[in-house]
Amino acid sequence: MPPYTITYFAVRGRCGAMRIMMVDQGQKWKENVVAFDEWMKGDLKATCVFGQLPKFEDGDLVLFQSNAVLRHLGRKHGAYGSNDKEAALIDMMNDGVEDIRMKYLKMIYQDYDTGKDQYIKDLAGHLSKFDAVLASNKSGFLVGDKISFADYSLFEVLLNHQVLCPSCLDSFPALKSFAAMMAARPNIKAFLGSDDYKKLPINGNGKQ
Ligand code: 0HH
Repeated sequence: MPPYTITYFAVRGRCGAMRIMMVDQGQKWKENVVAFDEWMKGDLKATCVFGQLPKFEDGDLVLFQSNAVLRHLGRKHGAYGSNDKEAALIDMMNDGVEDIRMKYLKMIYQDYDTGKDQYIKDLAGHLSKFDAVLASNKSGFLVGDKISFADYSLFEVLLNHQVLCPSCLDSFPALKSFAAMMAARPNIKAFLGSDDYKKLPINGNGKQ
């Protein structure tokens, strides 16, 4: 029995980064896929702490909030820095990634047809901040000298943005080599090439 279970819709969505993280950390998990009409009945929603998915189970621990899941996995698998100072910086970087993810999701779900072009124009201003952090930390990771949950989170956001705008990393050499380095990690490379990954749309409304 795999130790972890994800209950979520048939999308990459809010589970993209945690799946990539688990695969890279050599972990197995079970997927409970929830059909949207089943969700609309409301029974499962009523059991979710914030009325939303994903739900993540680690034995008898039940978690909601995708970033709480990433932090939990970070603590369990040594991907939360080497000391408190690094952990604080990793939290900061992950919050920065979350800011971009929220802007992206707003554009995808609320403003795709009229807002996509402006979103792409503004994107460089956001990506440049991460490029600068990576350029100054010579390890290739966001913080310290080993991978953290914030790296998986950033990588997943970059994957989605490369679909939105394939050239978006061209002006950012540190980000570009970070994305290539992450994509070349053997477990991640195999996962990104798998049907399990490719069969899922990025978002729930067909926009990407
Ligand atoms: N802060 C939370 C987190 O990070 C946000 C969770 C959230 O927004 O975990 N959950 C949404 C689903 S993510 C939710 O539960 C967006 C994907 C939508 C795909 C749905 C359609 C798929 C059909 C195959 N939304 C449902 C709700 O709020 O009732």
